[in-house]
Amino acid sequence: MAGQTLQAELESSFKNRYQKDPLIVRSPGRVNIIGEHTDYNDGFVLPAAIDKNIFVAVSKREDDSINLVSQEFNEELEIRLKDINRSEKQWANYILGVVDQLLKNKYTLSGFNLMIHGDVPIGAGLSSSAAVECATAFALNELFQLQIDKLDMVKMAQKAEHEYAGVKVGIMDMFASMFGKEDSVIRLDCRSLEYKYEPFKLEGIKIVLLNTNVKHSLSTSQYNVRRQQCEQGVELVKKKYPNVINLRDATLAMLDETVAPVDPVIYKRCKYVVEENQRLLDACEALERGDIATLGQKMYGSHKGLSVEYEVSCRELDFLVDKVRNNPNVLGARMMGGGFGGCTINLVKEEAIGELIKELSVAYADTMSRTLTHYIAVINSGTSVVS
Ligand code: GAF
Repeated sequence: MAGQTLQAELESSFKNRYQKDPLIVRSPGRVNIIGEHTDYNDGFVLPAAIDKNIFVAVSKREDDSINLVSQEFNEELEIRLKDINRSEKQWANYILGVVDQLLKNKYTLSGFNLMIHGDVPIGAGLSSSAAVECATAFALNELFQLQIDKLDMVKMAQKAEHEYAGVKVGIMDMFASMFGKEDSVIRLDCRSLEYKYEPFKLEGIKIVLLNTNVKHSLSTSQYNVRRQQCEQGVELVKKKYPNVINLRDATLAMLDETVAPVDPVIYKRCKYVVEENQRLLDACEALERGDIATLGQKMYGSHKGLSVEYEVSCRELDFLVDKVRNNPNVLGARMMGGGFGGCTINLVKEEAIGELIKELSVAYADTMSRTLTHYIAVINSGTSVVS
């Protein structure tokens, strides 16, 4: 559904229910061109906000309760501010987690109503949760005039996800949702948090997302395990190279020397991260000189690493990437996000999209007995007030 329709629906439901004009904030989902599982290793990422959004409508109340309504789940929750805690309703946790962060950081809130609506597909690896968290932080910042800067909101959103969803995510998703810019990808250094917008308007090429419509239950637990494995790798490298703070500082030679002889699994994980960082830097150089063929090859390389060494892919994702690998109309493809399901991201020649989708949908249904859905992602601006 188009963003404007969603926004209008949300506004009218909010007015009907609370008899008040709300403040409405839009926060987008994201794609990532390359640089996966590098953010929590102090590395680089290359995400962009897209034209799929979460809308949050808010207004103040007279008491100290918060009333949350999800249009998508057709559920609500009411809780007093002093009782904020995790809920059994997962959609509410992303909001409650942010409220909890605001309170822990001593921001003064009073009661409010919050209604949420959106079209970022859930579990597709497009960061619907980060979009909810950023939208909530931004809306409450405006509503209560808290004067929080965007980066602090991003950090609180990340913490909310750690504490209320239990996933030790890096900073990429929230950063992209908050700082996105039209027609640009964000080259973010996750250590210094310095960033640069790289123009990303490719003549005749579109970003096509192919949704496996799979979400394996491993995604949360294995995400945290990968993060731990990277930390274990760093501990091994540090014994010989104490200046290595994170995998960002390690080289392949260091891993060969200090990790390979001790633990082959940890070695594979770390090797992937070190190589992925380099692939991203090479991909950025290629993008800057307009060499999309090289950028695309780096994406295929990224997928191979994620599948074989980092082991966060799944048969559905591998199938979709394998199917397009030798197709001259697809310049690059790979799984995107945390893994174990969700979408692949593909750079596809515009005129070939229709035929490609037709062909892949049939093959996917035949082989995986599942439905393939697709989105053509348009790069959009980050979180903002819309009314
Ligand atoms: C998820 C996380 F939320 C991000 O921080 C990032 O680590 C990504 O997986 C993998 O690159 O989206």
